[in-house]
Order: sequence, then C-alpha cells, then structure tokens
Amino acid sequence: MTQLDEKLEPVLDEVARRNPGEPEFLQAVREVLESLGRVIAKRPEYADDALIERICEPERQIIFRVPWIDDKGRVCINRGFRVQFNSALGPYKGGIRFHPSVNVGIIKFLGFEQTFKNALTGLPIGGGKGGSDFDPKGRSDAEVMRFCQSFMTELSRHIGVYTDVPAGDIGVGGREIGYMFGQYKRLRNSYEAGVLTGKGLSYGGSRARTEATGYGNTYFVQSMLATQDQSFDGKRVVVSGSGNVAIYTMEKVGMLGGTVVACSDSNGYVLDENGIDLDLVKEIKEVRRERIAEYARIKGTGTHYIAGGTVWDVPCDIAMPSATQNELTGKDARKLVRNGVMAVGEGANMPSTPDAIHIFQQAGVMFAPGKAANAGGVATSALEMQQNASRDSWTFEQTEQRLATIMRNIHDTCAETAEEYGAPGDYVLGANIAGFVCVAEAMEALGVI
Ligand code: NDP
Ligand code: 2IT
Repeated sequence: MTQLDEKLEPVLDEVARRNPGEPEFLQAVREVLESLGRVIAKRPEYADDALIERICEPERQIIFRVPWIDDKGRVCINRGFRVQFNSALGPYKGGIRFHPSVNVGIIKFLGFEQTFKNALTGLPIGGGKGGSDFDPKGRSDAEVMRFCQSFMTELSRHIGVYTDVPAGDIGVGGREIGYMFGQYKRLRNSYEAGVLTGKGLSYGGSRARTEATGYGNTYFVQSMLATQDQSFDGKRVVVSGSGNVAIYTMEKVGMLGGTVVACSDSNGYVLDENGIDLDLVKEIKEVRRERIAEYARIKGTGTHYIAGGTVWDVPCDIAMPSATQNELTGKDARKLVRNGVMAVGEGANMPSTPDAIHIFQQAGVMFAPGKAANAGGVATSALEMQQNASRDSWTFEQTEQRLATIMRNIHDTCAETAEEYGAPGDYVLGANIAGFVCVAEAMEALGVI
C-alpha cells in the first residue's frame, strides 16, 4: 500500500480525532492524502496555510429530523443529512441517498469524494452530498411522496440554484426527485428549475442524465483500454448492482460490442451466459421495482440465480462495480485477477477496498477509480443546470456528445497527471492529484476560507 508522507500523518491523525466512528470517511481521506505526498514534494506551497486540513473539513454539516406518516397512519422518524463540503469552484453539488446504512460518516465520505470528482469535470461545481436512513424498499408511492415532502421541507432552507444543487443517488431516482422538486416549488412559490438535477423531461430535466453515469464510466474504460490497443469488442463483462448506474453501464457496454454476463442486487446475482437481457432487467427494476431473482425465474433455462453470492466469482475480462462502497474486497480482487480480469471501472463511489485496489494495481490490471470514472453523472447534471439557466433544452445526441468529450478529457487529465508525477498508468494518483490541484488553486485565490 502507498505510504503516507510524514508531513501528512498529523493531518490524517487530526481528521481521525475529529471524526470518530466514521471509517468510510477516513478511508476516503487516507486515499487522497496518500496521493498528495508527491504534490507537496513538488509544490511545497500546497502544505502551507493549513490548505489540506481545510479541504478535509466540510464547510457545513446539517442534520435534521424527518417526521412522516405511513399508510397505516403511524408516525415515523428518519434522520436527514446534507454535508456542504466545498464551494470553492461553484455551488455545492452532489446527490441524495436514501438507504438504511446512511449516517453522517457515509455522507461525509461521499461529499469529500464529490469535491474532487466535480473538479475533474472542469465545470463550475463545488462538492456536497445528502441523504437519509429512510429505506424506500417496500414503501408505497404515497409513503415515498410524504417522506420526500417532509425531507424537502427542511432541506429547502439550505439549498438553492446558487447555493447547493442536489440530485439522485442510491434510492433516489426520477420519482423521488419529482416529489422533492414539487415540494420545493410549493415552499418557494417560485419555479427554480436549476435547484435540483435528474429531473424528468416534462419539467426541466436534461436528456441523457439518466444514462450519464453508466455511459460515462463505459467511455472512461473505453479510453483506458485504448491506451493498450484494446476495446470492449468481444469482451466478457461483469457489472454489480442493477440500479441506475448498472443498467446504463450494461447498455453502453452492449453498444460497444461487449457481453455482460452477470449483474446483482443486495440479495444475490444472476448469471446469463447468453448475455444479460437488459429489457428484462429494466422491466424488473425500473417498472416493477422487484428483486433481481425474478430475472432467472422469468427467463428459466440457461440462467442462474445465486442467492447471497458475490458477482465477483464470475470470470470476466472487465469488472464494473456499480452498487455501493466497499462491495469489492481484497478476496474478490484476488479471485478476479486469478480469473484473468484486465480492467476495472468503478461506477459506484469507492466500491473497491484499499486492499482490492492494491491487488489490481500490483497485478497490472487497468484500474479506473470512481471519482474519475463515474463523473459523467454529475457532469451531465451540470449540463442540466446550464440548460435550466438558459431556459434551453438540448437534443440527446448533443448532450451525449458533450458527455463523451468530458469523459475523454477526464481520462486524459488523469493519465497525464499520473505521468507528470512519476506514476504512469496510476489513475488513482492522477485523479486525486488533478482534482486536488483544481480545488487547492481556487481556495488559495479566495483567501483563508
Ligand atoms: P440505485 O439505487 O439505482 O441502485 C443501487 C444498486 O446497488 C441496487 O442494485 C442495489 O441493490 C445495490 N446496492 C445498494 N446498496 C447496496 C448494499 N449495501 N449492498 C449490496 N448492494 C447494494 O443507485 P445508483 O445506481 O444511482 O448508485 C449506485 C452507485 O453509483 C452508488 O455508489 C452511487 O453513489 C454511485 N453513483 C451514482 C450516480 C448517479 O448518477 N446515480 C453518479 C455517480 C455515482 P438493492 O436494490 O438490493 O438495494
Ligand atoms: O455520486 C454522484 O456523483 C452522484 N450521485 C450524482 C451527483 C449529481 O449531482 O448529479
């Protein structure tokens, strides 16, 4: 594992002291700090004025009560969060996650990652993240609506077109964004379309935003493969998850000639050697909101559902983790390497454990870290903000073209930065340094903030 520069050890110690019981946040900070040793060796001024310490401290953290009433008339309580991490480059920008595992440490790690990811897009957006420990599974549309309205009643005090612009993440898709936008509009008596992104096309959403994260990750991996004269054509691909990011990763991989043979949800995975039938996955997940086990039940012979298993047991050329943090462990990485994996593209945020990343890099597997590879979602959110600000609406082709160019630029920036700092091919280092330098330069220019 990369060693931490001794000048940065006290920074990490202080972050650990200040944020007890938040292992995911510490994991994300440690990974970035491990990359920064090379930066402060080259440009010592970045270690001045507690700049790195300031970057590790969120600008503002909001925690609130979300009371709501279920279909049986019972009062339920959840906890809501918004961590406004860094606004040096633009208004805070980042998704909202509804999942029972959400706590302040999870939201903080996501906000920290988001800050550098957003910088890498080259667009004027700061970093933030929000969410709740609300579990939408098994809830009726009416319950989800009442929850979203209550959540937004408090959140609306803290967001705005020029302040903070949330979007979706795990458990928050088009339905939830619609309910939240509806409530925001009522509370403000003002149609501020640009306050949320990921909106429906009928009320100010952008074409290609739904597809953007999965398509973007696939474009990133395509660029990475091209550096070794490889492509998706004829490759066997495994994708974890079967939500927004996973579905549109599978779609673009198929368009580029790859075959996705397995995908999953939190209960298990399905294997289909003929290639996953994406229309069926969309029907199960986007329309019926059912479990992936249904896939094998409907398809029958030739498909397998493995309850409780890990999708990383399936041999593949390319792995694209698209579910959640720390879903791909050192053990999984060793298995993938043994099975001949050549590239990994992280659609999810921090899905590979530090151990797993180390194993991939040591084995010479091309590795695309989430904060670069999944930036297409937030980049297209920024394009949605542009369209809302100019009261315009672009075609799918135009928007996807912008996304493809942005992803190519992020790839090239990460590759060139890794090269410049003496670690060619290390996209983790390239992404961390390039993202950091952007944020650090803006913060220096703005004085002690
Ligand atoms: P969705 O809610 O649409 O899908 C999430 C998928 O991951 C589901 O299949 C879900 O299974 C699975 N999953 C979630 N949590 C767990 C868990 N604890 N253990 C096992 N499986 C789990 O979310 P998205 O597709 O939007 O997000 C997926 C990942 O991509 C997240 O890490 C998110 O932060 C990241 N991301 C999302 C972006 C976006 O634009 N949406 C942009 C950039 C990154 P189940 O239904 O069983 O829970
Ligand atoms: O993690 C992410 O980048 C997202 N969930 C998307 C954020 C956004 O503002 O579009």
